[in-house]
Amino acid sequence: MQAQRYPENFDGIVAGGAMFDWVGGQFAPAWVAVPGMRNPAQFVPKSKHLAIHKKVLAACDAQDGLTDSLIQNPAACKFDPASMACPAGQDGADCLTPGQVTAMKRYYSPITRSNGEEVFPGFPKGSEHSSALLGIDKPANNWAGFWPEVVYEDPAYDIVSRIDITGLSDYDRARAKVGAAYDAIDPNLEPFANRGGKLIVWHGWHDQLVSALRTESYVKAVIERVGATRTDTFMRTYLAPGVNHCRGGVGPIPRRVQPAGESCRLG
Ligand SMILES: [Ca+2]
Repeated sequence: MQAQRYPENFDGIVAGGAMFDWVGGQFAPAWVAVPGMRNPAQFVPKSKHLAIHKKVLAACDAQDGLTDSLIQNPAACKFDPASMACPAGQDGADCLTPGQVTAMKRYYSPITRSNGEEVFPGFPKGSEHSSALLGIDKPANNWAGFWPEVVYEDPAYDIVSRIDITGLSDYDRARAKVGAAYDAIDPNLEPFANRGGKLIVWHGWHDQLVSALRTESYVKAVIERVGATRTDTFMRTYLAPGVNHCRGGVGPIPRRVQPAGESCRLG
C-alpha cells in the first residue's frame, strides 16, 4: 500500500506475506471454509490433511528436479483430489469422500464470476497441510470479524448461515464499501519506480492464511502494467517453498530479505 499510495514515503520496501488484497483475502477463507460448516459431507478434518499433502508431494515434489518435500512451482502441480477418492460408500484415513473431493477442488480452484473472470486465484498445491482454513468448524482470524463488523456493521451477522458463497454478491458488496480504503491492488507502481524506489516482495508457498497465488497474480499484473523490463529495474519477487505466513514451515525463509526473528514487513 505504501508503494502504491504513498510512493514518496520509503526508498525501499520489503513486503512479506502481504495481505494487500484485503477484501479478496477475507472472502476466500469463507469461500473455502463455510461449505464444510454448512454441510458436514464437505468437511475435511485435520486428521486427513497430512495424507492429502503426501499425495500432493508424491505427484509433484520431483517436478522441480529435487525430491525434497518442497514444491517450487505449485501452479505446475496437476494433483487432482479425485485421485485419492475412497471406494464408493466408504471412508478412510487416507482417502477422500465425494464431498471432501469437492471441498479440496474448491480449495485449489480460482474464484470466478459466471463469465469466467477470475477474482481470486485459490490456494496453492502443497499448502493444504498448513492451511488454517481447512478443517475448521467456525470462522476464525481476521475474516471472522471482517464480515459482521466491517462489512455489515452488525455483530449479530452470522457468516456461516448468511454469507454468499455461491455467488459474489458479498464479495462485491465488500469491495464497494471498503475496497478503496482497505485494498492495495493497484498494479501501477510507476510513481514509486520513478522516484527510485525499490520493492522486494516475498511470500511463503505454505502460507496458512494468505494465498501466495494472489501475490503471484498481483506481480503478473504489475509486469503487465509497467512492463517486464521496467519492473526488473525496481522490483524482485521471491516465492518461498514450504514457508508459512511470514515465518515457520518446512522450507527455508529468505533471511537476506527477512531478518531473523522479525515478522512480516507490510508494504
Ligand atoms: Ca521438490
